[in-house]
Amino acid sequence: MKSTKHFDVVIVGAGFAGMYMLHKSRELGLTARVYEAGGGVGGTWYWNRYPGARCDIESMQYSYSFSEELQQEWDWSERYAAQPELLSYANHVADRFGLRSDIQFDTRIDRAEFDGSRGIWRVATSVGDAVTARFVILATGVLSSAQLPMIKGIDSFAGDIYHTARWPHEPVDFTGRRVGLIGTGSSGVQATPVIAGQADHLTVFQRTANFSLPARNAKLTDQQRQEIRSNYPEIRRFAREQSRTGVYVPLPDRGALDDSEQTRRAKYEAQWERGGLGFLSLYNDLLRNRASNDTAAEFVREKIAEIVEDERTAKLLQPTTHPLGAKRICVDTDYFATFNRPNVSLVDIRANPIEEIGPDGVRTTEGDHKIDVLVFATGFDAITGSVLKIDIRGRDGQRLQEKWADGPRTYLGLMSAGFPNLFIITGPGSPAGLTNAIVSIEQHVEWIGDCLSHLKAHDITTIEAGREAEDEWVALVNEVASKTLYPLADSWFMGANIPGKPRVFLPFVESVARYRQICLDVAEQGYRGFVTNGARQVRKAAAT
Ligand code: N01
Repeated sequence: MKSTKHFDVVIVGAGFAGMYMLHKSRELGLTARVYEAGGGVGGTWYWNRYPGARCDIESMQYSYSFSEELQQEWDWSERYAAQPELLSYANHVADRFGLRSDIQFDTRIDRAEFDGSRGIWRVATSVGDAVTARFVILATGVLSSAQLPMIKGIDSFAGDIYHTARWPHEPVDFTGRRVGLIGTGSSGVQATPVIAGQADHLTVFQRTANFSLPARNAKLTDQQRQEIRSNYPEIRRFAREQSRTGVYVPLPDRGALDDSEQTRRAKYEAQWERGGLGFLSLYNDLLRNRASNDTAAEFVREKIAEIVEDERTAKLLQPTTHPLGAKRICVDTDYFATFNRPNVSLVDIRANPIEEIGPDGVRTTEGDHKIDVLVFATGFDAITGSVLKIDIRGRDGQRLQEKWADGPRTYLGLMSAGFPNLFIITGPGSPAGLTNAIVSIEQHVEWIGDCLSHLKAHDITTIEAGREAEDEWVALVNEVASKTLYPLADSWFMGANIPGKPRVFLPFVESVARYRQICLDVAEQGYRGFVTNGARQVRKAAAT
């Protein structure tokens, strides 16, 4: 009979979360196997190879802090690294820590079922492996389940179709082609200027105008790198213990309306010139007070009007449907200026929706657009999409898809009641999605690592979220979100971008610092709210 392999830990995904979780598991002396659907490490940066893809958090902060040697030896070349450099970094980490020997690529996890009698998970892969594990850790990523809308006639399109999150490994040449790009979130906003620079013509189909801020990307000098490196202890401490979003930026001490209009404007101008997401950190109420938010939103709308020459196009590009930041703000290089190019046009598909796609283009209610290549920058089934693609069955065969049918339910975003020994890194109900992803990943991996050590030290076999603690946590996540402006936007934070997805605010809108403290307190208080089972109890259950 073929024997089933057993691991202490099965990790799903070899992005930044899965790689660090593997490293941590080994440090703890656990046997671990990572399964990764892609052909290499890097997660987001493995899949999102579209032209213009780059980080929107400064690379020297969007990088692992767990190894002093790693952060001292790696040279980031730009303020915001581009996708190839981020992928090289991921590969460097995999090589440096010898991770590949425990990663199985080109393999999805299709199913994971908890066997209550033995206190283990039975895991089935897309290539026919069946393994067992004490712990399953989902490192499946916040933005990894790409969303291709089923527009009528899409299959009849004669040209090539690309999705930004499933970009081919070979370069795509748009020279001489008429390109249609659907979607104006971060991916579309980054891809637009680069495709426009190559294509014969680019037509951008916009359903919702988005706020975007200039990146002001630049090469990093040796001196800049050195300054940051020597300040790393404080930068990393601040990001973990004090920051709102896991980024080292000064904490605002006042609301936007506490400053005079002149002072406020000067601050907005200076930040616009500095570039980047720091805009939202200028005041402490931009995401809580609509009147404050309006001052910032209006400033950005004015900037768009200044940049875009054609008045009608400028008007269409000015976001009016949601507060600034309620959808994730984009960070761009020349996005708005691209619409001044003679080979770029903007089509308003909110006013004139796409009716169908035909062999040679896109038909909107207003007319036909001849297109040779279609690029979908239509985003992701975020936060829960990749978790729920796996058929996960917990205690008594309960399916996670059923449990989460009306929205995800977790305690701390880390575990869900009825699914023992199943951890989620950057899961729903944690701040992930709103934060510097690597800071959130490291916090979760370290918390899970400490938890696994605790279980071992106390001879505990299973841990799971308690129902009451989970109910309270879900209520808190909703309550905190309802006090902000986030629910005013139809965003992926709300599940609003996926037809039929429950409208629930998915992340925990608390600061990285406060959330981390809550998680630490829970652990310190003997994993308050979690239910644990000793080895003896499990054996007894199995005997009955
Ligand atoms: O996806 P999105 P994304 N017909 O969901 C439109 C991170 N990220 O891939 O707004 C027509 O933001 C949709 O329109 P609407 C970052 O966290 C970071 O761009 O729903 N249009 C929207 O315009 C980001 O927030 C970077 O009305 C349709 C767009 O497609 C997250 O990933 C770079 C449609 C989707 O925007 C997701 O960004 C890239 C339809 N049927 C991504 N369906 C960095 O800079 C959707 N749309 C690091």
